[in-house]
This record gives sequence, structure tokens and C-alpha cells, in this order.
Amino acid sequence: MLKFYYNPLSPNTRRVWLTLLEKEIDFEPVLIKLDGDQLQEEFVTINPFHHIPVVVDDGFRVVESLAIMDYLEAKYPTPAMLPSEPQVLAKVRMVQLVAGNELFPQIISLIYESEDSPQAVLAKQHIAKVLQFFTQVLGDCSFFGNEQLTLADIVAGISILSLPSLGVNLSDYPRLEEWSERLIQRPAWQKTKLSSEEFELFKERVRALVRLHTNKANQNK
Ligand SMILES: N[C@@H](CCC(=O)N[C@@H](CS)C(=O)NCC(=O)O)C(=O)O
Repeated sequence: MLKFYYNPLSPNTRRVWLTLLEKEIDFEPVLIKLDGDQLQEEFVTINPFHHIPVVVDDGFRVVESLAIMDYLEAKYPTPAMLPSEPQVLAKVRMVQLVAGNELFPQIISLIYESEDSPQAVLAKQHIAKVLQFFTQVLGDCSFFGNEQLTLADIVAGISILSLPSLGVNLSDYPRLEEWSERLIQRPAWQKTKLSSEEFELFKERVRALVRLHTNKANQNK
């Protein structure tokens, strides 16, 4: 059976977890505690970069959440979560990448920086730009793949659903707000959503990691 190395607090892990659940793929979960399990020899042999998620399917190992999602889509094509029509596929890929490259780093800033700092203000401005862009791309459709739930809805949804808890109200973006309500009603999303205690724990982990990386960067100066 497919082995899924995960931690419920990790957003990259939840991308894969949601894909597995939406596609109703049987899997064996392997919990990796991010306070050291990921550095153990057994895990580093599977992923030398010591990151989750990882899947091992019949002995075939895949790392990197987006690559894993593509693998699952190709191997378990029903229900289809990547459109084949060129423009819809481009929309889906674009949303996945904008969510990862433009939105997620600003979410990390919001978690790390103090609320009224200039960095937090800049992060909120950038997030507003992304939300306007996503509103335009979504148009009148139910999902980013028009009427079909796609891998883009998963990647963008994980970040966008966390925004209200970080002080970014979605009510200025009614189409996105309706879309996020459609997502959260789905059983897979109910199952993987973080409680407020878990979200606080996630924020603590992010702060600790940013501090660690900042200290390392300062030591290397
Ligand atoms: N680009 C990777 C990033 C994976 C990643 O950063 N995972 C984090 C959890 S969200 C992790 O495993 N961190 C532990 C570590 O780096 O030691 C992906 O999309 O899968």
C-alpha cells in the first residue's frame, strides 16, 4: 500500500493529504514529528532534504508536494483533478505557482512579523494583489478548473483558508469567499482542517524555523 510520510500541521503535507482523500486512494500514514524525526537516518535515506511530504508507492519514492500530486493524478486519474483543455490547465498551473511563490511567503511574514510592522503591512498589500488576481482568474466558476475541483484549488485553498485567522478578511473578495466555503464543506477538508490550537502550534513552529534560518544566515555573514 502507498506510504504517506506526513505531519498534519504541515501545509505542504496537507496538499498531498487532500489529494489522497479527494481521490479516495488507500494509504498508510506515517507520522513524522518535525522536532527531529525528519533528521533520522531512516527518513533521510528516503528524503535527503529531510522534508515531508513523501510518498512511497510500491517501492517508488516521490518527494516534493507538487510532484507527488502530479504522480497521484497520473496513477489514479479518477476523479480527474488536472484539466486537459490548454487554457484551463494553464489557469490551474498558474494558480498553483502563484499560491506557492507569491502568497505563501507573505503568509509566513504575517506569522513572523509583528502585526503593525512595515513588513506586515507590505505582506498584506501583496496578499491583496494575489486575492484580486485569483478573483479575476476564478471568474464565475465554482473552482479554478471551471466546474471541476483541481489540484490548484487544493494548493490555493490551504493558504487562503488560513487568511481569516491571520487578520485578512475575505469579505472584500466575495467570489473567493464563496469558493472557500465550497471547499471547507467537503469531507476531505473537514478531516484535514486545523483546530485553532493546532493553528497556533503551526504558527509557533514557523516562528521557530524563521528564527533558526535567520540565525544561521547571520552566522554565515
Ligand atoms: N518544496 C517542498 C517543501 C517541503 C517542506 O518544506 N516541508 C516542511 C514541512 S511544511 C518540512 O518537512 N520541514 C522539515 C525540515 O525541513 O527539516 C514541498 O513542496 O514538498
